[in-house]
Amino acid sequence: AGSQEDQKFCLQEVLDTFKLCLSEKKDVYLEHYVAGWRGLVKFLNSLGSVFGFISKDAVNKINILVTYLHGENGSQYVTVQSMVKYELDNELVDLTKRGSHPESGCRTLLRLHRALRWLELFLERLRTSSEDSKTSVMCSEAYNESLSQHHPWVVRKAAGMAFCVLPGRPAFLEVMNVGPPEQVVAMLGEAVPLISEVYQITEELYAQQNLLDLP
Ligand code: 1Q0
Repeated sequence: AGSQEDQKFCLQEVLDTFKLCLSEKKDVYLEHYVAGWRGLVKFLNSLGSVFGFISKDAVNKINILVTYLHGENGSQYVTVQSMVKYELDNELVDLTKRGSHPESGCRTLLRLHRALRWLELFLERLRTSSEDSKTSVMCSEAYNESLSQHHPWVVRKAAGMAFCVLPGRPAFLEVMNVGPPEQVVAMLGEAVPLISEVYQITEELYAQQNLLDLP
């Protein structure tokens, strides 16, 4: 029996989970945030095993957060805002170097948060690109502008190699399971601002609390 990560990807589903992420007060629900990532991992897995090292890391981080969410202090992890407050108030975060809390919710989410910026940049390029544009180029440009700054040379190198085997734009849009390209582009037009808002809210929270460089 396939795990959740093996199931078919559908962009609509990811869009829906990101829509559920924001509360009325613009708090970010952790449950839907990780569900959004789960959906993206499904997509990544459907692209082939070259991306295994990326999806493995993402799944690992998703699982860390889910464990907190379903753990005995789960009620403190309902939103990113409550998680940050709870972990900081209780000194559960390694602030300057890794020590007794190497897998805090705050530092774990920060890794996904940085990747969300990559996603936003990549999807915006995909949305506005022409039919013959190269996904590998869009992907590495988005990566170089964001996530790569936080990665050591070896990871950047491996990521660069993985990008090279990305399918072309038509095939890429097809795996999104939305329909014809115009429809995918329309849906991306809806998805990008949503993802961007979730990113901005988290970014401001982390900046306020000085958490943007957590080890
Ligand atoms: C489509 C191609 C996908 C390419 C994904 C780009 C991200 C590349 C990242 C490569 C690094 C992964 C290896 C692990 C690195 C870790 O060292 C790093 C830091 O963590 P730590 O614990 O060592 O401090 N981890 C990360 O930076 C987290 C990386 C998470 C990446 C999650 C990517 C999930 C994939 C999504 C596919 C999206 C496809 C877009 C189209 C979908 C349409 C909505």
